[in-house]
Amino acid sequence: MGIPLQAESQILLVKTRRQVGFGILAQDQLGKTLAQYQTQVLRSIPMARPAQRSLSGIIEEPDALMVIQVLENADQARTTLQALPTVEWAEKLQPLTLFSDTSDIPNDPRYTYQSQMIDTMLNFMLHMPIKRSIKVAVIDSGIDYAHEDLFGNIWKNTAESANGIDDDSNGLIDDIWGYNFYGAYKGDGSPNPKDGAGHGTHIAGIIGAGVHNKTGIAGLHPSVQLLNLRFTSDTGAGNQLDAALAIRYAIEKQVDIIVCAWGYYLANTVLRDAIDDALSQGIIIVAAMGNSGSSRLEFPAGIPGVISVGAVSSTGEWASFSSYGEHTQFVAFGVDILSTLPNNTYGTKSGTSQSAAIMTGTIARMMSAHPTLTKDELYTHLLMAADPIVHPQKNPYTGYGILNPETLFKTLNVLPESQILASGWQAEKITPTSVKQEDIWVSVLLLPWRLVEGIWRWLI
Ligand SMILES: [Ca+2]
Ligand SMILES: [Ca+2]
Ligand SMILES: [Ca+2]
Repeated sequence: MGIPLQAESQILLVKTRRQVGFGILAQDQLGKTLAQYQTQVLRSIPMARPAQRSLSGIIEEPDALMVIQVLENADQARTTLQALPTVEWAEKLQPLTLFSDTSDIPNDPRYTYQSQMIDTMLNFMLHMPIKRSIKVAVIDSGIDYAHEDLFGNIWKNTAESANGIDDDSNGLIDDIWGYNFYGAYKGDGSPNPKDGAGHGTHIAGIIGAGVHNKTGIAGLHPSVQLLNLRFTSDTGAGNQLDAALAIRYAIEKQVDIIVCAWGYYLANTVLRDAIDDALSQGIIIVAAMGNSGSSRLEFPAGIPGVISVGAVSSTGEWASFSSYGEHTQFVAFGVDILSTLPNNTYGTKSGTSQSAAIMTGTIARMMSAHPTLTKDELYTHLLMAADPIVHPQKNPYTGYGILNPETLFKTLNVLPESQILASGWQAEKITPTSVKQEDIWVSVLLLPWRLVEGIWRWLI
């Protein structure tokens, strides 16, 4: 705690191997190398496997991730460490950033105006049945969890209480409302994940602001549980170990979806491993494509199995800030999206972050309506319901296209229930519609192509 740090480029992550087969000599080498380069071990994080007794009766040490501050020659130290037999890998800790807003933020609440979301996604989504609550991890700048239109949907750790004790023995003290992992790589971090940048609160509102509560806006899912995991500074800067620790927390809490409205160019293995573990446990990861407006590949959107989402304007045109590439899968509205901001305020933001949030809320709603859908079935429905925008086939700018909620309803075989939204909304009564044969045919005709290409990309 409170260790003065050099620049983050001087922080090394060193994953040690299990010690079976390596003698005292090898351990000495590691110690000598650490001493040689004037290093300071900031943290040693035990990895998943517990210590166990080997066949020869020797107690094997568990793998560990050492977080090391190097005062000078960090590159050389990394190379030397990497060559040691007891080191699996050694990497410089890499930064990442939130995808920040691409427009000015008017602060005036517009209670009766929610632009394109009301017209399309929201109107339909709000009529899907809810058969179970969905847990969504917002790994971001934090959430203003006392916000008037959010507090009802914030996940709470009922196994913790505010007593300065780690009641649930997960290594974190008083993590009642999630956790703030910013600085956790050096042993800092705090139980208070309140939003410092406004970014995470906006994402949270799009997904799960209260509905029918006569307050603010309507989120896409009125009974979602938003798991608030902060990991960035107030300016939206973070590092990949803090992000990995947040993802590990989300895995432990068995979330259904993780939304990542941030990105990085150079990957740390520790984050990649955390993301792969989440995916292998069936967690859906939705990631924003990025706001560079270029084809430079950013992660985690570029990781196979992650649902990557770019942005389109309210008229359905590709937004010029939206990063693109072969890995673009879907687009969603991402221009002037109204949502919650800290301190009971509201405002619009533009960016692929907002698009990822819309996709997240939509998927949460689908999972609620059809609790038995497998991850692959869910993805198939997304492919079927995507309206191509630029080209009939998948393309680098808009992927498979934007979800057509009406088609989604039909493919899911869920008919809208007749329902009137709370007063104060520019919403209209939706009458139940029957499934039109011709609409189904469009989906069916497009499906083989999409499935072949989409599932292939999904699996690699
Ligand atoms: Ca705890
Ligand atoms: Ca406690
Ligand atoms: Ca509301």
